[in-house]
Amino acid sequence: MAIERTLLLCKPDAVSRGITGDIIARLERRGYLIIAMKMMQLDGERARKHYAEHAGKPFFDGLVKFITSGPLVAMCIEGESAIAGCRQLMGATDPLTAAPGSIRADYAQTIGRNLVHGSDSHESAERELQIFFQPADFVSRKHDLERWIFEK
Ligand code: DAT
Ligand code: MG
Repeated sequence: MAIERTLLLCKPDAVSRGITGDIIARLERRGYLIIAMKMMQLDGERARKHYAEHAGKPFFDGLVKFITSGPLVAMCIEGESAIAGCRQLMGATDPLTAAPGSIRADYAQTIGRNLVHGSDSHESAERELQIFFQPADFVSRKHDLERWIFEK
């Protein structure tokens, strides 16, 4: 158990469909804290860096084309075990196998348009957050953490 930071993206399909608000509401309802947030459109270079682990896979070019196709909303989420918790809220990569009630099960139909990205480990979170944010982009929500998350 530890307070963690993770990268959460509302991908271009979520922005285009107007469901970023619903996604953010689910994160906030769970009690996670948004400590950085920006809307931006990725260029190919940054997209390939973000998805470097998938380079060479058959879906890689399509993935880069999709993630650069329009604006996305990038967030740094902070909370207790936030890396696994956000993955749980998102649901499995393929919406058909995502748990009912998860974002992907509730809003998505296909693996290639699955609305959200979330870091899958501490190493990924650290690496990915640096791709999207500068140190000055982060706010402190120390008081909210103490009030709502820490169990004394
Ligand atoms: P996740 O986004 O759940 O971490 P991942 O890291 O395995 O999943 O893959 C990154 C993204 O690439 C995923 O959200 C959608 C796309 N993708 C993965 N596998 C795919 C496949 N077999 N066909 C098409 N797109 C795929
Ligand atoms: Mg992944």
